[in-house]
Amino acid sequence: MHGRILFFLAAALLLPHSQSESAEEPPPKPPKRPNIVFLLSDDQRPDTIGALGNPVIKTPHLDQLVKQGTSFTRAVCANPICTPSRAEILTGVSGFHNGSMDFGKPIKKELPTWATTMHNAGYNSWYVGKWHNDGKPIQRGYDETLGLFTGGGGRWAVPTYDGNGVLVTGYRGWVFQDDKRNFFPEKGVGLSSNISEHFADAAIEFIERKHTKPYFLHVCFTAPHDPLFVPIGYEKYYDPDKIPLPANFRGEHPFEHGNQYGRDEVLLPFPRTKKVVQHDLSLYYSVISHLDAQVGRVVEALKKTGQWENTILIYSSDHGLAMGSHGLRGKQNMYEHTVGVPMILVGPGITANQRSEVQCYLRDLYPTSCDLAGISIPKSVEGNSLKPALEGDKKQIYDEVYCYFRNFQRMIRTDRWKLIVYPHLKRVQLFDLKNDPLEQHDLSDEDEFQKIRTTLHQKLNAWRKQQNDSSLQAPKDS
Ligand SMILES: [Ca+2]
Repeated sequence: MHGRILFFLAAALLLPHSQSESAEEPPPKPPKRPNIVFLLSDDQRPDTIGALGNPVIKTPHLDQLVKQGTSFTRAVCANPICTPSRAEILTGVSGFHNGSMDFGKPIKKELPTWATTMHNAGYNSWYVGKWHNDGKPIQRGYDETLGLFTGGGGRWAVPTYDGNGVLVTGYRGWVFQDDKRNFFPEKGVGLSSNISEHFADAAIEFIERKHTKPYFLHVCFTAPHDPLFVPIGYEKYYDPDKIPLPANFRGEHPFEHGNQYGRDEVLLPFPRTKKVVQHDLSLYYSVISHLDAQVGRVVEALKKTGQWENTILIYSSDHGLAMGSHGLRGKQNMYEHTVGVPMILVGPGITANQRSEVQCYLRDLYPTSCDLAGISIPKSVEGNSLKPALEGDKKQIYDEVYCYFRNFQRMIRTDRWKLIVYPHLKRVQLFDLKNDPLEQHDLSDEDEFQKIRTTLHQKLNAWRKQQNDSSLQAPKDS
C-alpha cells in the first residue's frame, strides 16, 4: 500500500502536465543530448582548408564541414607546442594555471578534464589516437580507448628518412597500444604514410557500437606533424614545382626568436630555399588531403548509423606551423600561421556556412561543448563558451587574446593589432593585422605607432603580472 502511494506520488512529480493531456498521448520525451565528436589534427596551419581560402589544397570533406557549420577564422592556440596546447584543451585552463606550460609537465590532478565532465554528465568518454600528456587517457576521465598511439615502442625503432630525405626525429618509438600497455608494432612504429586511417578506423568502431548513452569521442590524429610521408595513393596530388610559397616566405628568420635552431627548425636547411619549401609543402598538403578523406569517413559513419543529426562535430588542430613563412619551419612562434588554428563546429544549434571573426582560444571548446549539451561548466574552467557566436550573435568574447612560448615570447592581439615581446632579447614587434595580415612590416620603431605600442605593452605587462609570469623576472623592461 505504502509502495503504491509512493509510486503515484513519483508519477505525479515526473509527469506534472499529465492531467491536462489525454490518456492516450505519451508524455513528451526529454530532449536527446547530442553526441560530441572532437577531431583534432596536429600542426595544421589555419590556411590549409580549401573552402577557407586556399586555392591549391584539396580538402573536400573539410570544405563540406565549413559549409554546414561555423568556422572561427581568428581562433588561437595560446601555447604553440603539442603537450601544453593539449593540456589547455583537456582542462579548459591556461598553461599558467593547469601545471603544463611545457613538455614533461603534468596537468594538475585536481582539474576536472573535459572527459571527466562529460562522463559525470552521463556520457561515455572515449579516446582515439595521439596521447601526448602525462599518464594515460583512462587516468584523465576517459572510459576507454581504441587506437591509442603514444610512446613505449623504442625497442622497435630503426633509423628512417622522411619524404624530404631527412633523418626522422619526430615520433620515434611511438606505437599503437591498448590501456594495458599491450603494444601493436605491426601497425607501424612511429608515423607511417597512412596512419590517419588507423585513427579513423578506431573512431568508426566506436561510432558503430550500439549506444545506450550519448558519447564524447575525442580523436587525435598525428597528421600533418612531421615526419611527412606521401600517403599511398596521393603521390600525384600535388606537383611541388607548382605549389605557391607562403606569401611571407623568407630564407631565414631575422633574429633568434627563442627556437631558431630547435628540432623543428633544423628539419629544413638554412637558408630555406624555394625548392625545399615547395617540396615540403607538397608533402604537407598531401598528408592533409589524406587526413581530410579520413574525416569524410568518420562523418559518413555518423550519417550511415543515423547519428549525424544529433551530433556536434568539432574540428581543430593543436596549433599551426610556419612551413617557410618568416624563415621558420616549426611552431614555437607567435605569428598568425602558427598561433592560428582551423576551428569548425557543425551540429544542432550551430549556424551553417558562417565565418566568425570572434577571437577565441582552443580552451574554449570544452565549455562550448558543455553549453551546447546543457551540461554545467565546472568552476575551474577559464575558457568561455562560444555558443553566442555559434548562434550567429557577433558579440565579442574577448577584447584581446594572449599567447606565450616558454620565457621567450609573449603576445597580445586585439581586433587589429599584434604586439610580440621577446623578453630574452628586450625586443618587440608590432603588426597592423588589418593592413599587414602577413606580418611583414614591424612598426614597433616607427614614430606614429609609439602610442599604440605603449598601450599594448602596458596591457600585456599587466596581464603578465596577473599570471605571475616568470618571464617578467628576465630582462627588467620587457
Ligand atoms: Ca602539434
